[in-house]
Amino acid sequence: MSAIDMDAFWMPFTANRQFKRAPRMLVSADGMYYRDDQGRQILDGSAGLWCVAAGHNRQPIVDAVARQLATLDYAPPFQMAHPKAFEAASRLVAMAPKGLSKAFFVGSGSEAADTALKMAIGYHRARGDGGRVKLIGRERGYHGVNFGGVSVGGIAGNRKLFPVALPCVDHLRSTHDLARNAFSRGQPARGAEFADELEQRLLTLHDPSTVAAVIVEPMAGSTGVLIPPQGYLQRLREICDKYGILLIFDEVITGFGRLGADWAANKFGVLPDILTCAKGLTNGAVPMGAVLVKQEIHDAFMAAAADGAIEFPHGYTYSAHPLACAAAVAALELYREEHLFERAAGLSAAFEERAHALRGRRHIKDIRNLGLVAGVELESRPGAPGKRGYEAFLKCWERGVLLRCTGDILAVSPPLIVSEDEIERIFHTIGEAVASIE
Ligand code: PXG
Ligand code: PLP
Repeated sequence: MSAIDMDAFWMPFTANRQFKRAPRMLVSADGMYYRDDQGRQILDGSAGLWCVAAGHNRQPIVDAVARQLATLDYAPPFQMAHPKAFEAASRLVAMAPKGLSKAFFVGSGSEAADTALKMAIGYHRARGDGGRVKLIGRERGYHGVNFGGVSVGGIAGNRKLFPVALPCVDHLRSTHDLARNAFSRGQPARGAEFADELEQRLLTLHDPSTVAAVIVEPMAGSTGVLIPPQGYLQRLREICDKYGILLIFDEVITGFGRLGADWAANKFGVLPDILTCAKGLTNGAVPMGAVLVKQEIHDAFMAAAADGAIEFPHGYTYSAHPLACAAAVAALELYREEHLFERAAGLSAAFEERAHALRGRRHIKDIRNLGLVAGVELESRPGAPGKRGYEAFLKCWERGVLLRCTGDILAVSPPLIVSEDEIERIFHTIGEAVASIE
């Protein structure tokens, strides 16, 4: 460690000063495990940051990226292309929820969110309905950190330093309702009516003809695994349809098997007009995101622009980067070959049982789960929200298990290759960690 000068790197979403006093350094990885700079093996209970669906350093992805790098390192994506971009898009569309037939590539989930919002507004303008400029997000929503995503996002802490977010944005309330739904297994039974405020409050306040899109995570991941109540997403879909408003699902976390189905859209049987994904798209190996849209959205842009004109003036230097496309093709193939989404579905009952076995332990206020994701919510320590969660996260790390904590909520989301023994170890470790703190 003494060899590493940590001064220059300003770390993202990290308590920099605290971290640099007591660093946690990962140096290699394989399958379900990281190795840290002390030589300890760490069980990955968080799939990296929700992205490593097939486990770490998988050979087919390593080989595909290495081959691509040696063949074509970079190609300009504007007015030029390379074959892997088309292959990656075809593969992604082939496995996408039926009805989403075009894929636009970006570099991350944040870029996917901002791209989706621009597409929504641009779509209405292209059809001569340019008055639809407002966007509706949801409290406790996370759509990345770019200005659009922060604006429709609903995390107060991510907004307060930047009070210059987009105008013309409003928010639904969060569906988190422990008074009625604590210790739910799968989708909570109560709360579909949270969707009604879209019509009764927001569309009454804002003339519906001024609203372009509603964006939600089908399951809110970053803010602590908030699973949609039964019927909630269906009702959002119905209201959006009634008023000609686009529905955007941000599936950056829920895509690629996390909920025990390929997509949340398919799990819940609700088709959005636009879907964003990232993370698992390349198994986390190379940064990449994508926006999937219905044919008619794509076609509206084509119809509105003259032939020879750029239909959608948007894109990034690293859109459809060759290494990312190679990683995506290999990752999607690996998921298919190993039946990983079916595997996640098959493990979810055992995962649920093991998660809920923690019920009744000291400090534990709620346990919720769906597919291979669980949230364990701790009572906040009076006057010190977030402290207990962070300490529990640290105790798990000391015991060799990596998790995510957000406030006082621990999020469990292992790679989909996790074994039952490893599931046991993750929840056992959480139990010990929580028991060891005040
Ligand atoms: N949308 C959703 C739903 C996400 O979960 C993003 C957009 C942004 O993606 P990028 O690739 O720009 O980070 C995300 C990312 C956490 C955590 O603590 C979750 C994310 C990122 C960082 C931390 O759970 N999700
Ligand atoms: N800033 C400058 C000065 C640029 O030239 C570019 C891209 O050409 C960007 C920002 C955007 O970078 P990216 O395309 O990687 O998002």
